[in-house]
Amino acid sequence: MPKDVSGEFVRVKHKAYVGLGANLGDREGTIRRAVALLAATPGVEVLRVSALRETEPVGYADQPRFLNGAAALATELGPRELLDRLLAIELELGRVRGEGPRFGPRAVDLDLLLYGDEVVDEPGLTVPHPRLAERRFVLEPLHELEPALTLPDGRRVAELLSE
Ligand code: PH2
Ligand code: MG
Ligand code: MG
Repeated sequence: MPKDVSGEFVRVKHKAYVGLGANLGDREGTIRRAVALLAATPGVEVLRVSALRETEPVGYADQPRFLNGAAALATELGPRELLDRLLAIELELGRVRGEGPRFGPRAVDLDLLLYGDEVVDEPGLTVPHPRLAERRFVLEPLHELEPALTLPDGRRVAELLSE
């Protein structure tokens, strides 16, 4: 870890994008609480939050419509620390894991979409998010936050949206 001139440890800030989703209960209220908990996390600054939009469920059709958006963060947390924080916030807001169908209904879903230009492929942690490029409900809010955004492999979010 780099040290500054005084010998203190300094942690570099990374820009990260988090996907926000919910399709049970007070969807908007829960997403807003999740953003507030993220903003209250030491080492995490919420830079911007996209508009929240109603989206048709993808992957598992027989469930309520989602509310989706994305947040841009500046963070000193590493990708694994940030993911752990996202999962803890999901639990705190009533997310139940290990029940119901894959891609099924959820009170809140916080996905680590991008972490700078880093590529991570570890058990339980894949960045960029593996389904990012196929999902309009993720690409649209990312494009709103940063129209020039590119993925680590050089693909532009704007291009993926027009495919
Ligand atoms: N999340 C899923 C599965 N399907 N569909 C929409 N529209 N929005 C989501 O956030 C979503 C989904 C699993 O995470
Ligand atoms: Mg998800
Ligand atoms: Mg998730």
